[in-house]
Amino acid sequence: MFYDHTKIYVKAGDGGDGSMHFRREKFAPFGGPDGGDGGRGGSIYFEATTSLNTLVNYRYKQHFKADSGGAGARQKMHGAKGEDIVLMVPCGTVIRDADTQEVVADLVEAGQRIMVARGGRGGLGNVHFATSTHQAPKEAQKGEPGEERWLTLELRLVADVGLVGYPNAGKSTLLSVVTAAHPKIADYPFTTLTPNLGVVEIGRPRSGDGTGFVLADIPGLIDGAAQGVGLGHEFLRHIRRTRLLIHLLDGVSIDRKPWQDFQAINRELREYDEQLAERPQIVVLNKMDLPDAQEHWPELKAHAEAAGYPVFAISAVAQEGTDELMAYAARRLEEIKQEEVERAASQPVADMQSPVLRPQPDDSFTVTKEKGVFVVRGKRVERLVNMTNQESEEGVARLQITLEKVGVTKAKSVDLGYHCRKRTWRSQKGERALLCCQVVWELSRSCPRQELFSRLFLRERMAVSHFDMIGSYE
Ligand SMILES: Nc1nc2c(ncn2[C@@H]2O[C@H](COP(=O)(O)OP(=O)(O)OP(=O)(O)O)[C@@H](O)[C@H]2O)c(=O)[nH]1
Ligand SMILES: [Mg+2]
Repeated sequence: MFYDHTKIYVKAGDGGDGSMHFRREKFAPFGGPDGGDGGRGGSIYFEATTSLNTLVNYRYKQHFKADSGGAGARQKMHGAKGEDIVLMVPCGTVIRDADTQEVVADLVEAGQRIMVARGGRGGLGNVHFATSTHQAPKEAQKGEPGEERWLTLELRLVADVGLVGYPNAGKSTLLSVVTAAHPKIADYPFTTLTPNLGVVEIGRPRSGDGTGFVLADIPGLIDGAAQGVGLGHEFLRHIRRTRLLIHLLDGVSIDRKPWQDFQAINRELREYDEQLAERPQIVVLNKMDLPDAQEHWPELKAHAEAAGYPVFAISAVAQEGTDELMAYAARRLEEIKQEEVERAASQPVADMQSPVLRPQPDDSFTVTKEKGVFVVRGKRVERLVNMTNQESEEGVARLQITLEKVGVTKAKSVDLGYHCRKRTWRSQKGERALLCCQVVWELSRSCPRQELFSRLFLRERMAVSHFDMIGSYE
């Protein structure tokens, strides 16, 4: 089954929690902290391979979750690392972020590998928090949650030359005579329902004195394909990567002339993608073994030459003219590649489309006000909050101090509060603070007093003492 686009969910493994443990052994006084770190969560990768042709592996399974890291343990024992997941995809798969539509990766060559979701870091064990003045830290970090996202996968076959034309023009027949491919061929439109690939060999490419290229045959196009008539534009994505198109025309189509067919298909190509319509084309009239085709030939030749296209007449079935056509296509392909190299060389470096890597400083954060709530977003602050064990007084205090150091509190000159999961905090000034993954403040909002939390230990002792823990949120 040919399956060429899908949407999947990936979630990397969470980091394991750090351990809070003290060395306790007989005859060993003053043991001190010995809680080890959590292991890193497994990451998710994509890798391109030639052994797959479709994305059918992702048809029935669309959720992939990597293992979490193991928790740290006594005696500074490190938690186990979560197993990575490597998802195999066929060469030519374009991976996009489903929300932003940004291209995450375009895997063209076999063996190319990319990480799409990073596993969370393991939390630090309490052994890391011991200092000369604080020798019995009762805090350990939680593991960082693994990245998660929805991705769309789209397969675009990697071919050098594409075959386009009306159904029944003989595209599959041509592919079958010039390559070793065996596509289905029959005397009715839409025989081909999924794209086929074949390798055209000219000379003896394997021994070094010849060339070869990949030829793609896609289902036939008809007028109105842009509106979804016939099989629509569905498969045109597979010839987007080609450098050259062979436009095959049916020499014996009833009540249509080959040149009209040519113009109609080009209209459809333009409708789909301007750039695709601009691609160099070779005009080819097929079925020259039949008298009708021979009749059409002079007129088509005149039109095509006037428009500046190279034009060929062939009979795919009789294999007449096919070798010359393929030899020309191979030469033209070489020229196009050469032109591309020259164009790239003559372009100033700044104009070249090389990938731009934008380092994002870990410390940066933004504060925005959304519906009366201050929302803080930033990699480091979010990680800090996620990795803090909200049950631990010392952990919460450390978070408070770090957030202040990072400058979050200064940014809006409001008292800082935070909320994690089912808790709400409110400052004595009546400010209520919420946090759900981001740190969020909400000003002057009343809260149901009846949901008072029983655990008010933070109130007096902690750096967050100016906050009351007053209720649950959601
Ligand atoms: N006489 C003659 N018949 C041909 C020639 N090339 C193809 N045909 C016939 O045309 C019919 C359609 O050929 P296909 O190769 O299936 O056409 P296609 O363009 O792939 O059609 P779709 O897959 O439906 O888009 C078949 O019956 C072929 O035998 C040719 O050169 N001469
Ligand atoms: Mg076909």
